[in-house]
Amino acid sequence: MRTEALDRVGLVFTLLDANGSGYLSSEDFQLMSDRVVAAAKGSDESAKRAMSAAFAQYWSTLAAELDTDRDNRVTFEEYTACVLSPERFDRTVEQFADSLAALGDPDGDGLIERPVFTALMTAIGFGQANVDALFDAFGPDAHDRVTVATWVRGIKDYYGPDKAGIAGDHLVERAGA
Ligand SMILES: [Ca+2]
Ligand SMILES: [Ca+2]
Repeated sequence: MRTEALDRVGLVFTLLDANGSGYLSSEDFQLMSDRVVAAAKGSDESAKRAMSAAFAQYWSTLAAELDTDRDNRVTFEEYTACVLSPERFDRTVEQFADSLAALGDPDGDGLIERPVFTALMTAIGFGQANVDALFDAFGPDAHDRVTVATWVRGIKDYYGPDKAGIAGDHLVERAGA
């Protein structure tokens, strides 16, 4: 595995551990869901419900696929399995890419507006400058939107053990770099 890949999963694990317990649990996803819904000021109630449901789905997928010892916690070792054994976890990465991307498209039109993307990603804990750089790397259209398919592909690449120099690496760069 390339160091870029390890840096990427290490960062995302740290951010997903919203309560800082050192492992992932349903509480982390509840905390993130509350943060994201609070940040999504432009979204109506049904969109917010869709986001909450998508976060719950994201955790369910992670727990079902990666909680190897079934203790309702996903440790860093359990989490990195999806990157270390990509052939075993193709389907898993695809499922959580779909769940995460669904968060950015609460109205289901297949497009993600920058403000929604920024609110979501900064609520998860990524830096504002990193999120902007990532969105730019996705090549937004004239209305400053990217397709859900673009983001899904970006998420899959993010978990690719041999990928380097990809859009997702913008998330790992230090601010200003
Ligand atoms: Ca936690
Ligand atoms: Ca576990």
